[in-house]
Amino acid sequence: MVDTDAALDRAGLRNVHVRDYVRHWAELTGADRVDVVDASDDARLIEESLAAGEIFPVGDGTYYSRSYIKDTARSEERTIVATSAPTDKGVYNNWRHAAEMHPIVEERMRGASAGKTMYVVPYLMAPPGSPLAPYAAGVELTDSRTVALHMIRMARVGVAYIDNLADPAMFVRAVHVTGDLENLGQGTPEDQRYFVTFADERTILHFGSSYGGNALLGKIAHGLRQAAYDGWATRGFLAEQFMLLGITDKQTGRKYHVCGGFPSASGKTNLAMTLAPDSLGDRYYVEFYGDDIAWMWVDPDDGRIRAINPEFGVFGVAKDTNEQTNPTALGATGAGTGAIFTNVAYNEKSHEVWWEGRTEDPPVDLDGWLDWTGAPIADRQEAARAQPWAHPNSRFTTALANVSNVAADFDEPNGVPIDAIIFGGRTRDREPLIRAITDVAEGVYDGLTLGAEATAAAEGVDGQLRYDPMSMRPFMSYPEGAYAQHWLDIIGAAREKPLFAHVNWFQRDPSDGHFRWPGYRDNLRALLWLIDLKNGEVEGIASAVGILPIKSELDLEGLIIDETDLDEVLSIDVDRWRQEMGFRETHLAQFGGLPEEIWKAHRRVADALDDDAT
Ligand code: GTP
Ligand code: SPV
Ligand code: MN
Repeated sequence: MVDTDAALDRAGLRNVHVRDYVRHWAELTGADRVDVVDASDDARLIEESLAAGEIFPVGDGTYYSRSYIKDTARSEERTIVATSAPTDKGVYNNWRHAAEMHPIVEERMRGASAGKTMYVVPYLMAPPGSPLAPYAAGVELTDSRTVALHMIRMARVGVAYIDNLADPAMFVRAVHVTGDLENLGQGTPEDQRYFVTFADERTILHFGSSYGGNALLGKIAHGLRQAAYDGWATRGFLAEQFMLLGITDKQTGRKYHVCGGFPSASGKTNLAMTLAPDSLGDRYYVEFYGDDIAWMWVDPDDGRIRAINPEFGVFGVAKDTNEQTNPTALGATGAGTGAIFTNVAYNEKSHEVWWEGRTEDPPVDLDGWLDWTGAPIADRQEAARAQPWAHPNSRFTTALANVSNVAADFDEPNGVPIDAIIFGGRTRDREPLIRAITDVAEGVYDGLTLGAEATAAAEGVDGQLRYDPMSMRPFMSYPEGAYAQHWLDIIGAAREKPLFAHVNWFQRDPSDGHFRWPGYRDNLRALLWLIDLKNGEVEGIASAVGILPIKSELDLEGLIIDETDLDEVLSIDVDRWRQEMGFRETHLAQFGGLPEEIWKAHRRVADALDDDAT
C-alpha cells in the first residue's frame, strides 16, 4: 500500500484535514504513489513528462500535449451540480441529489488510479490576503501529471497556501480521476463520465477526462461553480465567467476597469489582451487582469464593486490567434515561457506548432507535421485535405506573468474598482456594436437574456443559438431566479453603480457572411465610448434597448470599415427586436422565482419597442 504519510511529511504538509482527505482518496483510487506538488516542482515534472512521452518540446522552453480524441472539450451533459437541498435545482445546473451521486462517482473512481501516481496539488484561487481568499483554498488530487502541470500554470500552487488556513478544514476537496479514456463510451448512452460539484459539501469529483474544465478543477469547477454557490450561500459575492481589464487614458491619467461575460470562445481572452489600435495607442493603454473568471463584491469602505481574477494563468483558444489578432498571446507563449499547447498541430521534426488562423495558409512543407490527432498531414487522403489541422477547441496554457500587458497590480488582494460591466457573444444579427444600460435591473435583465451562438468549447453544441445568462449557463450552480436576485442585491448594495453595456463584435452581413465590424483591437473604440458616456462626455442616442453611440462620438481614426457596415452595427432593427422579446419571454418563464424587477425591466423594454415608430 502507498505510504501517503511519508509523502506528506516530506512535503511538510501538516494540515490534518488535508492529510485525512489525501489518505482517504489515495486508498479509494488505489494510486501507487503520492507526489505533493509545489510550483517549484515544475522543472522536474516537465522532465518526467517529456521522458514519458506525455508532452513534447516546442521551440525553446514551451511544450505540446495531445488529449485523447474523444476528450477535447467540456461536456455539459455530463456535468452535474449535486447538493442535499432539492430547492437548489435550477434550469441549467443539472441538479441531482448528493446522496444519489456519491456512490455513482465513487464506484467509478474506486481503484481507477491503480499503477499511477496521485498528485496532490494545493492551490489558492485568489491573490493571497484577499477578503475572498477563505473561499479560494483547495486541494486537487489528480492522477494526471499533465493536469498537475496545467494547474501550476493556472493557479497559485504550493503547500504554503493550505497549511496556515484560518479554518484548516475550509478548503475545496477536488478529486480528479482520469479513467480509462478509451473505454468510457463518450457521447453514447453508456457514457461513464461524471463531473460533479457537490456544492454544499465543497467537494468536486470529476471522473473520465483529462482536458480543460473537465480536469483543471481549480479553474471552472471551483473558480466558477463552487465559488458562485459559496458567494450566494454567504450572500457575499459573485463569481462569474468574466474577463477583467483596465484602460488608462494617458492624457488625463485616469484609469478605468471593465469586466464582463462573453460565452466560451467568444473573445474574453482577446479583449483582455487587446492592444489599442495604432491610431489611439499614444493615448490609451489596456491592461490585462483576467480573461475568464472574476469574483466581485462590495467594498465595505468605499461602497464600490471590486473584482479579482482568481486565476494565475490563461487557458486560451488557439484558433485565429496571430500577429494581427492577438500578438500579446503569441508573446505570452513564446520561447522560455513554459507555455503548453494542447491539440494544435505539431511538427515532430522541427518542434513547431500550428493552428488554423496562425498564418493565412498552413505550412507548405508537410514534412514532420502531425494533425491534432497525431496523424501525419502528408498521409492524408484527398477527401481529408480540407480537415482542420488543429482541433477547434485547441488551446494554450501560460502563466499571467507571461502576458506583456498584465497589470502591475493584478494580484492586489483587494482587487480593482469596477466602472462598467459588459455582456456580449457571437450574435450574427440584432445586437449592435454597443448599447449602454444605466439601470441596474435592466443591466441584470440584459445579462440574463444574453443570447449567442455556442462554440466548440463545449462538446456537440458549436453554432447553436442559445441563451447563456451572463455567459454562466455551463457553470450555473444554483437556481436562476435566486441568481438574478443575488445579482440585484450585490450590485444594488454598491454606492457607486457600474454602468452596464451589451457589445457585439460578430454581426454579419447576411449576403456573404462577412463580419461587419473588424473586431479585435478596434473593439477598444466601443469601450472608450462607454467610458466617455459614463463621464458625461458623450450622450449617445436613446433606444428601446439602451443608449447607442452616435457615429461622430466614436473615435474612428484609423478604422477601416465599410460605411454601410458601420451604419448597420450602430443601429437596431426594431422588428427583429420585437420578435426577440417573445423568445425572451419564453426563456425567462423557465426560471422559477425570477424577481419582479426583472419582469418589469423586460416589460419596459418590450413597451419601448412597441412605441418605437422607427
Ligand atoms: P473561453 O476561454 O472559452 O472562455 O473563451 P474566450 O471568451 O476567452 O475566447 P477567446 O478570446 O479565446 O476567443 C475565441 C475566438 O474568438 C478566437 O478564435 C478569436 O480569434 C475569436 N475572436 C476574438 N475576438 C474577436 C473579434 O473581435 N472578432 C472576431 N471576428 N473574432 C474574434
Ligand atoms: C470555457 O470553456 O469557457 C473555458 C475553457 O474557459 S475550459 O477550462 O475548458 O472550461
Ligand atoms: Mn471560459
